[in-house]
Amino acid sequence: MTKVITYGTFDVLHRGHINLLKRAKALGDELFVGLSSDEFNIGKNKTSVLPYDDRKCVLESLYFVDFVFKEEEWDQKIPDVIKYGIDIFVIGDDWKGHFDFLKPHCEVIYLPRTPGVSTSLLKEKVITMGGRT
Ligand code: C2G
Repeated sequence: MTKVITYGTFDVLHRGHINLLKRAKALGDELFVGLSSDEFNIGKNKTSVLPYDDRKCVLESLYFVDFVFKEEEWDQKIPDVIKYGIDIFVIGDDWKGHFDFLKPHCEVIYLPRTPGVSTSLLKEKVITMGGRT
């Protein structure tokens, strides 16, 4: 049973997130997602549109996501990999190199990001659309 893990905010879910999660799941049998808490997002200079519980509810509805848990600090990745018996860590290549410290504990794979889509672009679009529904 190959276990894969990834982490992120996954706010206002879009195809970039879906592509990443699907490709991560395809690398193994079970996908664990460390979902950034609202407090952790502040540390990432991010304010999510949706609060943690809403983002968790959306992720848990995806058939290719098996387990969602809270990401609360940068240092929890090694303990998480050990606790869950993770074989592969996956994340977008915007993080390339940042998580190589995990290599003694599991395989580390950086996947190409999906171009042209991001939560910040979606937020800007909503703002420019103004009140128009
Ligand atoms: N992603 C992607 N393509 C996009 C947008 C995002 O592949 N167009 C990927 C990111 O590379 C990341 C995942 O989707 O692997 C989640 O993206 P975010 O929610 O923006 O997460 P991030 O802020 O990168 O948090 O400890 C790690 C951090 O929690 C990662």
